[in-house]
Amino acid sequence: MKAAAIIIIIALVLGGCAMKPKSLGAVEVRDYQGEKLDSAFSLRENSIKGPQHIDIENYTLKVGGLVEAPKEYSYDEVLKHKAYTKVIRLYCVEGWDANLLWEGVLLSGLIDEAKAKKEANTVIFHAYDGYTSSLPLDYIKSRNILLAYKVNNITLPDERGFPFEVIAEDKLGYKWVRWVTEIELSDNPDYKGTWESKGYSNKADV
Ligand SMILES: Nc1nc2c(c(=O)[nH]1)N[C@H]1C(S)=C(S)[C@@H](COP(=O)(O)O)O[C@H]1N2
Ligand SMILES: [Mo]
Repeated sequence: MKAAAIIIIIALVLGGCAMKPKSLGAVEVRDYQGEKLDSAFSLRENSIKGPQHIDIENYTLKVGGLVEAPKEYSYDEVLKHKAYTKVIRLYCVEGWDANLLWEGVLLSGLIDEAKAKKEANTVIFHAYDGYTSSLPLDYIKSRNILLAYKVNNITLPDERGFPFEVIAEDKLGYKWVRWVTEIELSDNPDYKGTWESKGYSNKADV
């Protein structure tokens, strides 16, 4: 009797396992509405300190500087904002480029929630590796610039800037800050970030 009961329990457990759908994990998209995408894993790794690993449990994204209402968001709080997708080609000054599908939230949405002061005209991005770069506030608003959390339909890998990368379309790669930790509103359009202070153009138009 006992043995029969054990066999029934084992059968139930095994049956239950077999019925559960198996997750295959997220699959990278390589074709989007007829457009060919590059692999997010094929890019040259050129960051100043190598890929960063951010502990998402203890992560916050700050929006500060010249704002009326400084904000701090958890990863999930950022992802609660409306999602947008764009296919954008990144051009690095090293001479390579990559066409990728990005999904993210509007930077202007986060900035509006913090209520940028009238004199703010520049947005400085700070990253976990100490890297910084900046973009004009007007460009961020008028071009609907994204803060991406997915590339080719997968969550950004560490190498691609997890949790967030600035998708600075039509600007050179050094404006695409990865591992973003802080969005700082400033009134200094001549602010020079990591590569800009080494002589690269602040405009950085492609
Ligand atoms: N935090 C951080 N962001 C960074 C860099 C860096 O060194 N640190 N390098 C920049 C440069 S030069 C390029 S070309 C792009 C590459 O972005 P990708 O890995 O998404 O292609 O990241 C940019 N963002
Ligand atoms: Mo770059």
